[in-house]
Parts: sequence; C-alpha cells; structure tokens
Amino acid sequence: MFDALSQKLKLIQEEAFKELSSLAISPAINEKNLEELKIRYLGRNGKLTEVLKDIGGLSEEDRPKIGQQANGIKKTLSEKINSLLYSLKEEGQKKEFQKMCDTSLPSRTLDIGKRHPLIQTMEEISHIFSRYGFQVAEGPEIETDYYNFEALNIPKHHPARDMQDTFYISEDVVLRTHTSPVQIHVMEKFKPPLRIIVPGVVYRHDDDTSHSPMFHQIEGLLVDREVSFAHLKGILTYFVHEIFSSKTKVRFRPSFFPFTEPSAELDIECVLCNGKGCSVCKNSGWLEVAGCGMVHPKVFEAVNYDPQIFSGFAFGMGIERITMLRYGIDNIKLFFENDLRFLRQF
Ligand code: 2NM
Repeated sequence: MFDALSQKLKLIQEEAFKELSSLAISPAINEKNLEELKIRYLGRNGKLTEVLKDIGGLSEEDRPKIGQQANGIKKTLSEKINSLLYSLKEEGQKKEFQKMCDTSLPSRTLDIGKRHPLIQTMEEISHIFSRYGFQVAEGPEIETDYYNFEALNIPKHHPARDMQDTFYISEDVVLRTHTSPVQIHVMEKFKPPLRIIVPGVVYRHDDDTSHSPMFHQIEGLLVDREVSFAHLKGILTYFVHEIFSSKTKVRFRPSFFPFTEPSAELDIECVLCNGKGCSVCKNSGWLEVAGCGMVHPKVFEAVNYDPQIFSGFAFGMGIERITMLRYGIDNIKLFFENDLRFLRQF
C-alpha cells in the first residue's frame, strides 16, 4: 500500500513537471493556463489531493512519510508555478511600459550652467595677481560714510559724496561706491606687509550704455617698506600683458584721487584698432583701464600705519569695462539681461 502510494506520487510529480516545462517554453503560456495547471494538480479536487484521500489506509508509521513526500511535491511545484507567474506579470508590465514610453527616443539634453563672463574675468584677474602673492579679500556692500569716504581721505564737500553719485541708505550709511572700504577693514585688522586683491559689486547713480548703477570692480593694495611707483608700474604692466596680450603697450598718465598721491591712470593701446584710432578709443589710440597711485599718508594715518615707515600702492578697475574690451562688447546692459544666447558665448 505504501509503495503503491509513493509510486503514484512520483508519477504525478513527473507528469506535473513535464507539463510545466513544456508550458514554460511555449509561446501560448499565460496566467490563465498556469493557474489552471496549478488547480489541476494542487487544487481541492486536484491530482495530488486525490491520491492523499487513500492515506487513511496506511499505518500510523507510514502516514507521515507519505504526507512529507506529498508536501515536498506541493512545495516545489507551487514555487515553480509562482515564479513563472511572477515573470509573466513582469513581462506584461514591461510591455505596458513600452507602449506608454518610447525608450528608443534620444534623451533631453541637460542645460548645464556656467560662470558669468564678469565672474570669469574677476577670477582670471585674481589669479594673475595671486601669482605675485596677492590674497583675495572681501567685505560688505553696505558701508558707513567713514569706511566708504572719510578713512579714504574723501572730504565732506567731494562730488563723489553727492546724492547724484552715491546711494544713501541713511545719512551715515551708503551702498559702497568702490571696494576700497574693504582695504581699510583689512589694514585695521592686519599689520604690513600686505598684498590683497578685492573683487566685488559696487553701486553708483549712473545709467547709460557704458554705465550701470550696479557694477563690478577689482581693487588691489600692496603695503610694505620702501615700496615705490616703479613697483606699481611693474606689477600693472605684467597684469596688462597677462589679461590682454604680451604685446599690448601701456602708459601711465598723471591723474588725481583723494586716496593716492601721486595718482595715475593706466592706459593701454586700443585693442580694437591697435592704436590707429577708432570710435571706442575716440580716435586717441588709447584706452583707460585702471586708476592707481601711491597710498596717501592720510589713509595710512586713519588705519594707524606709520607713513614714515610704510609705503604702498593701490589700483582699481572696472570689470565690465575690461570684459567689454576683451570681447568687443558694446553695451554694458548685456551683462545683466541674463540672455542665454549672450551668456553661452563665453
Ligand atoms: C583706485 C585708484 C587708485 C585705492 C586706494 C586704496 C586704499 F585703500 F589703499 F587707499 N584702495 N584702492 C585706489 C587707488 C583705487 O580705483 C580706481
């Protein structure tokens, strides 16, 4: 009796596996015929259950053995069927997805940002001066009258202080009109020797094709013992040769700033007409690119540096102007419109 039942179970297992294997490789396989197969073998009136109905005729000892064999078959068969059902479902979802979404289409290109041309120029200039030991310093865009004017030897009646030129927040507080107040802060905090380069945004009441009320500046300051105008000329000439070209001619022209004495303008030979004269250089053949000079003793006194011991030079330039000259841009407003067609060119 035991052997006969065990044999029957083995045959059922073989039959079920054979049927399942051929169904698995058949193109006709679907959830429905898999479920049918499952019911046919494992269902309440299935072949396996049918055999187990005769289990009552077995000895107490043999009953669990047949039970174990039957359960083993049940387990492997249902695992195989379930895994096939699972892959069928997955396949179906994939097909459904492919109907909704064409994965063969090219992907959308990502718009990756890049540095603004003005920031690029600022970074290049900072880098050029860093090779001579200058360190970048930064400070607030809102300043007191003292740091923006008084400490820089700009007297009360000076036109730069006028409401026409300066944005006043209150009687004593302004939007900085240059980055020089940062130099004052740094000199208050550190003793010479000092080499700093100060990039930043500044504000002035000015608005036309060559002026914006908000623009960018970079200023530099070097303080040490026995610094001369020759050092200033050397460093700024090196700078022009790096930022424009090694062949660009320079000249220093006397000028005036309250915070330097002597003061000069740094001109370069017009990069657009090579000195022949054009509308940009107003037929002079030269372009003004920076102001500079030896730091005024009054400025040193304001920060408690002894002008008998220390001397220094300073300079300042507009980033927009330098960038416009380098790339032949004729309208400053282009920098602030955020038109990608413009910005992508740099
Ligand atoms: C310029 C031109 C000349 C300048 C002077 C100073 C300081 F703080 F040392 F006095 N900072 N920057 C300076 C000198 C700036 O810009 C056209």
